[in-house]
Amino acid sequence: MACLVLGLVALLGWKVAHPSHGPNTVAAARSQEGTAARAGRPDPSQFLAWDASRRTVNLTLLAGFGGANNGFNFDGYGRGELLITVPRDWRVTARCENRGAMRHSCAVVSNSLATTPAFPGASSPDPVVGLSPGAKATLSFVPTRTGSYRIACLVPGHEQARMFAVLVIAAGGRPEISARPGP
Ligand SMILES: [Cu+2]
Repeated sequence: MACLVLGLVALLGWKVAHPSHGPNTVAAARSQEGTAARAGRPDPSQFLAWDASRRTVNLTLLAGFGGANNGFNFDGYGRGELLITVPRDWRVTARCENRGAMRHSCAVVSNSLATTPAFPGASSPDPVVGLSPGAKATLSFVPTRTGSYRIACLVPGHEQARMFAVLVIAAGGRPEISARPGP
């Protein structure tokens, strides 16, 4: 029962926080739980492609893609809503593209205080300075350690505005991408 109440509170909180995303009922919102896309947001599956035989992953990171989380988002998701899983030792090629009106960057970091990438190559150039609006960069890296990481914008203040996604490096399995309600 406590679980159910908490779930309802979470759903209602989410609806209140996102009033512009269509006439969802709580029941409709509930049906979104556990699916790949949040209602009215981009389908995350379009941002990830992979090749199991080559053990390669292609990830698209659109920084400042629309107004979600006041523009502090990747692919339309801020606040750790976007969850990406990649098996250890696969090569990740990530296209970081600044679609926003301010400078943004893309960097894989090990925690919320880190300002250097967790793996060599896992950041756009000068991530604290960031890319100009419209600029693009390609990241290429091999995550060699399992664990939970962030894909964050390291321009000062942006990660604090919760401009980050969650990247899990798993011991095995297949790459996955999904969205979930933010904290
Ligand atoms: Cu940013």
